[in-house]
Amino acid sequence: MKTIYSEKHIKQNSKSELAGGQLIKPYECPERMEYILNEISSRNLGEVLKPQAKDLKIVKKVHDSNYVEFLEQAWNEWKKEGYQGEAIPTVWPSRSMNSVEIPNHIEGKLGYYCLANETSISQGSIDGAYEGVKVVLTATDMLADEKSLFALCRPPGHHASRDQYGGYCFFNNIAIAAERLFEKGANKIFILDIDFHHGNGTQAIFYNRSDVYFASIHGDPKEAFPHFLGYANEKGNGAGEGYNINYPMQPGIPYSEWTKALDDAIEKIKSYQPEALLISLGVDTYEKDPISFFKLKSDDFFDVGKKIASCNLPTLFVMEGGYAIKEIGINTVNVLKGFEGSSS
Ligand code: 7XA
Ligand code: ZN
Repeated sequence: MKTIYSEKHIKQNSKSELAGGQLIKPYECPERMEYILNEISSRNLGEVLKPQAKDLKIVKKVHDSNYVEFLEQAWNEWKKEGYQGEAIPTVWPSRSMNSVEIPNHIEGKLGYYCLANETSISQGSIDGAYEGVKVVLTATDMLADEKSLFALCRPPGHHASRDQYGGYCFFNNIAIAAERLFEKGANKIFILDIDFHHGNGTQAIFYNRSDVYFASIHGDPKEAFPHFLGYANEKGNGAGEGYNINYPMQPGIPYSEWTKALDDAIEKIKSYQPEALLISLGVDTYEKDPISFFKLKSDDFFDVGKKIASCNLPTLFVMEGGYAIKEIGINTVNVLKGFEGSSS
């Protein structure tokens, strides 16, 4: 399987994440990519290609233009105020204070456009996010000629909604892939999100549509980020009713339990008969992940890939989370090798 990868993801190199009341080194860090690339190379997964130049207008089809312009300007506006640290919001339009006005001041704009403040903005963050978009667009455009591809995107994307960032995500890479496939004439796309965290952004973007079926297997939002979306009763709205399915799972579940949800999702894929399958591939379901609570073992990831392959569809894997850095490459490549029918 070919991988598309841009070394320029490094432009997103924020130094701070607000976690547990402290500013720590972000879990979502550039080194993650090194471990994945090393494993791709040592196990001969296939060629690693740079992204091609792409027209990025499509970003404003998936995301609100004001949001995109906000992201492009946020760091400059923050610096102009003389602040010394990275840009982190401190105030939100919360339930008791929810005017629809968009503030002028960067402090207010951050709260308006941010859904979770572990994600600091620093110089280059948005340039890095655009690299993820170029990677996913290049991979999507190659899908006509390849059975499967791996878009090794960083930063991840599935928490980014039409006009909000957070959970380390700025642009929703997988939603952009789906939009690109529609531009090229597709009629039905299935997005399966197997990251530990609910893909709230992807769900929200397609919630009213029947041409994208979204399924997500994730930690129960009562117990896990993003907490405010991802419940089993969210089934789509309007034309989209019946085209959204969530599998919230309890802390501590092993693969034998988790995979029952995968089996059910695979049945949904087969009966929906999409033209392409897009996978939000997070490996933070791994037992040693530092911010998650499932108990998948490295060998289980082969079986995940094998089951996805049973759908027999053009398949694009898009990288999302995974923070057990030493094992992130092993677990990611195990999914991709399992997809190709290998168990080593
Ligand atoms: O898939 N999403 C992630 O892996 C990011 C989750 C961010 C959690 C932050 C909790 N404070
Ligand atoms: Zn995750």
